[in-house]
Amino acid sequence: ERIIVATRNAGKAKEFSRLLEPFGVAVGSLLDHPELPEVEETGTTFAENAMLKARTIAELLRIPVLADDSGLCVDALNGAPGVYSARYAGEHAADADNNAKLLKELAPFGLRPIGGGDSLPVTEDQASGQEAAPGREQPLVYSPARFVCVLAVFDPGSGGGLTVEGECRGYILPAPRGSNGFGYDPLFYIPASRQTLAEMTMEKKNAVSHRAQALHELVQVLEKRT
Ligand code: ITT
Repeated sequence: ERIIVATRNAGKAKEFSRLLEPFGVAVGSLLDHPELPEVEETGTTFAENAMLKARTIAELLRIPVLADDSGLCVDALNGAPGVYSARYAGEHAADADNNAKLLKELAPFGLRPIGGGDSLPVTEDQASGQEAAPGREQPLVYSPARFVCVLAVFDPGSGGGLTVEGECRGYILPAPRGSNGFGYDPLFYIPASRQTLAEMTMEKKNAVSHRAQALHELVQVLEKRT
């Protein structure tokens, strides 16, 4: 089996390939289809943009298509960059420029220790509901934040579509750590793992990420339907 994901983001495409491998599903992306148009993301929500991408590409290819619209929502910035995450520093901005812009916007807020009123677990033991291990130092951070991923599937045969959502909570660091992953991963710190998403192997990121949570949700919804 093979599914097309309506994305030109190589990082997303790789993660979907790995996430769907256990299901025996091969992943194609728009990187293999340079002839297809770029879908303008005119929506104001992740769900709108995800469905726009799935539907546009599905109607052109005449097969069911999966699309991912995702982004980083930072508490101190009232949810920005949100749906503008890919173009925070400008249209077709490089990841490094988006990250630099994020740090610049957060600088006035100053650094603070993790914890206080935040409800995020700070050790993996705590994350799994067990006794907290004696804490090693946690870094100072700017703000709590969450990654959001909305997946949309559109079937041009039936004209039907559905969306599911996943999220991943963490904190924004003042300097990048790690070189795996893509986008804002080097600035996104998860206290329970004591790592940024960019310090994790793809296998580990795929155990905690917003994309993985959303895909898990999608599998559940599709299983219930059949
Ligand atoms: P497609 O529309 O072609 O899929 P895109 O990169 O433009 O590619 P989005 O509009 O959904 O996709 O923007 C998502 C942005 O949010 C992405 O470019 C990253 O900057 C950020 N992002 C999303 N998921 C991420 C992740 O797992 N790790 C780091 N950054 C992520």
